Amino acid sequence: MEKKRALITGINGQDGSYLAEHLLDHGYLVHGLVRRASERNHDRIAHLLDDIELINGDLLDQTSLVSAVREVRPHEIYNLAAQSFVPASFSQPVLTGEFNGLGVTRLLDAVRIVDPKIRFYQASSSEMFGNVETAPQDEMTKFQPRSPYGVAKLYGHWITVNFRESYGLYAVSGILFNHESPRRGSEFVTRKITLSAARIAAGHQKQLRLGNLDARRDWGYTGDYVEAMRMMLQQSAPRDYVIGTGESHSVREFVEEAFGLLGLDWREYVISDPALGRPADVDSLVANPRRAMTELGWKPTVDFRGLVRMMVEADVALVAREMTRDPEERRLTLREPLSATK
Ligand code: NAP
Ligand code: F7E
Repeated sequence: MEKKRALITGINGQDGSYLAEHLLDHGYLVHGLVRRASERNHDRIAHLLDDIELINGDLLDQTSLVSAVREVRPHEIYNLAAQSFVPASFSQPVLTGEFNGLGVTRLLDAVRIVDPKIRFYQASSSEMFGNVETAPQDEMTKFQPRSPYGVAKLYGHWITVNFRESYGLYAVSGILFNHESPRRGSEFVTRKITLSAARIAAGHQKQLRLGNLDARRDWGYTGDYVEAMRMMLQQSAPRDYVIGTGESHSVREFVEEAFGLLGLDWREYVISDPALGRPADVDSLVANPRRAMTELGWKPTVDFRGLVRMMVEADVALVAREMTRDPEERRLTLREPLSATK
């Protein structure tokens, strides 16, 4: 039987690397779209490079997307590429709109032009719910985004729905709540906390500056969430799904758990810095994933404490490895980008 071909945009991101592993395990031929950089930056997929094919393309460039889809002729496309850091969307709102809104349209148009039978997954986000009035949030909850990121993702969400309804594409929007792993970028709050805790425990960092400690999120494990992505493209009819654990915790609770695992009292090290706040933040999010559980048979396997432990243990091991290297070679950086403070 012919193997299924998948094209993953953003394959070098956190989710892309887990999804590539997951699809390889399921017998797929995996192709990844990567944008050109002055230096190859394939850290997260270095262990997969013999098993996958990479192709150049950029969400900003329509021709490159049509060419990539034509060359790969995938059965399934997973559109994970995006400007995914919410604070950067406040300082670069137009670029964020180009990537996360119009970029989705360009890729959908490429599908329509090359082969409308290709199944399409769009990486939508709980950030679209924003200023929520009801909890938990499901597929019927009103969207009230609070960031240019959320607004742009909402464009990506609705254009996916629109192409499904207008052209009959099998196009689905997965509305995923925060998902984390040892491969999470170090500027996102969970990884910033676990990496800092590991460095503090090793005596290589003195304090950790954070913004809003009261914000609550529904944090799950990325390995579980990429499985839901694949499942969404195997149904008899396309439908949108909310994916989350159904449990929410505050940033403060995450800090307490992570530092506690290392025998540290977080209050001695953590500083709440208003400069790291956002012009508008989302206070609290929690998913109701019932539709995914009943229709897809999906359920999370890692709970909050298991997730924090997994990330802390990975960062303790990473710090131990990094600290034995020549200081010039160390690549651990914990700088917040300038945009994060605005
Ligand atoms: P990530 O680690 O930031 O990865 C994003 C990827 O997109 C990177 O590989 C990046 O490439 C690529 N990319 C950015 N702009 C591009 C462009 N113009 N053309 C081609 N590629 C481009 O994000 P993630 O956490 O894996 O998230 C994956 C997707 O899910 C994103 O769309 C995100 O918005 C969405 N999402 C994430 C979460 C979450 O909690 N993680 C929740 C809901 C939705 P480079 O490597 O070249 O930078
Ligand atoms: O912030 C608060 C911050 O940047 C979570 C992306 O994957 O999930 C992610 O977006 C919360 C916010 O994730 C710091 O104010 C406090 O309330 O880890 P985050 P996010 O903004 O929820 C959604 C679903 C996506 O789709 C996005 O792509 O933590 N917080 N102190 C902090 N956040 C950061 N980054 N840094 C801090 O120092």
